[in-house]
Amino acid sequence: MKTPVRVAVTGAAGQIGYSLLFRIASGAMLGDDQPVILQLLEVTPALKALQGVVMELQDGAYPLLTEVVTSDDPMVAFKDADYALLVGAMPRKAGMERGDLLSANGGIFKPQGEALSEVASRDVKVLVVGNPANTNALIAQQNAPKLGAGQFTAMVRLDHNRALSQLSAKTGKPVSGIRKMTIWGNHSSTQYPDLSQTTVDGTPALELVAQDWYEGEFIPTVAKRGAAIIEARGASSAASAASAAIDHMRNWALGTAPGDWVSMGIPSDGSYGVPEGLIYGFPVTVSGGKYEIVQGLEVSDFSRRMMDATAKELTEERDAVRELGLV
Ligand code: NAX
Repeated sequence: MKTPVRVAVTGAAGQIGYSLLFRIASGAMLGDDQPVILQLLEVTPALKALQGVVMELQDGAYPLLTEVVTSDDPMVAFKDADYALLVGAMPRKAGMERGDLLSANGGIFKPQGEALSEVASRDVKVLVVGNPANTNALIAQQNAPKLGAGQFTAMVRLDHNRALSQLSAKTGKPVSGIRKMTIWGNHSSTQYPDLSQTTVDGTPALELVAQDWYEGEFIPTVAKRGAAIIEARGASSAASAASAAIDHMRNWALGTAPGDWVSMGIPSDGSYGVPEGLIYGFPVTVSGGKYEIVQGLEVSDFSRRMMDATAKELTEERDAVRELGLV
């Protein structure tokens, strides 16, 4: 049996946490031969509810779940963490300005970045799920001077999975035959779900669907799916978000399939003209726990406009958190 790894999860008593923890414990994230220690962070008032979740984890009798630690102190929850999934965040409330939202999240992600920098494993892989995910990841990263910038990533995988399923439904072909989907940019309505490289059973997707469906239906449907879920369910996406977080971490830890790639929000190195340092959704392949941006893809005028628009939004968010002294 392998040595257990430490997986920290914040916002563990929330609705995403309720789907996520059980799948990590079952081996869905790191493989069914990898024991895990869960280190769960919550705010103090939620620790009682978290205790209930821990009781349910115990009742699952998961063979791979070695230990569960709970705390309201990031220095405890992140101690020696090999993986950290930062889910807990401050949601936008009615009437809240963007500055207020970024400031409230800065109060969460700045100290969490500092704590990760001090006590996590030097190889920790960090995924930020809590919104605004890309900029929260930037805040944590910029406050973690003892860790590498590339150890901080943001989740655009739910958008990626939504795009796969929309294309599958339109073409009548299973998701398993779809390759090379990309979500560029921000996990927000400016994201660019890009079909220009995508294939369905080997055929270019754009030969199978009309351009007006692609631009007029597919892109807005994927970009606004979160709002449609809230409208239908009366609550934001939870199980699908947890599933995407599992997919993101699994691929980062165990690699991507040959001939395919996935989308991850990662620090831009300037590839494709994306301003350096932004946490931006890119197509990546992963091998040996290291991700690499897929290079050399052709960028059409349409793609350029879409990629620039989402970069502009992320630049504005970065400028706003700079002004607040958070990065
Ligand atoms: P919930 O409100 O159900 O749970 C959030 C939990 O975080 C709460 O239990 C809260 O007590 C805890 N929390 C707040 N501040 C904390 C802190 N400083 N330290 C530790 N825990 C803290 O939200 P949930 O539905 O689970 O969503 C969590 C986050 O994911 C939200 O920010 C949401 O917007 C975001 N999402 C991101 C998605 C993505 O694709 N990147 C999609 C799904 C989701 O909307």
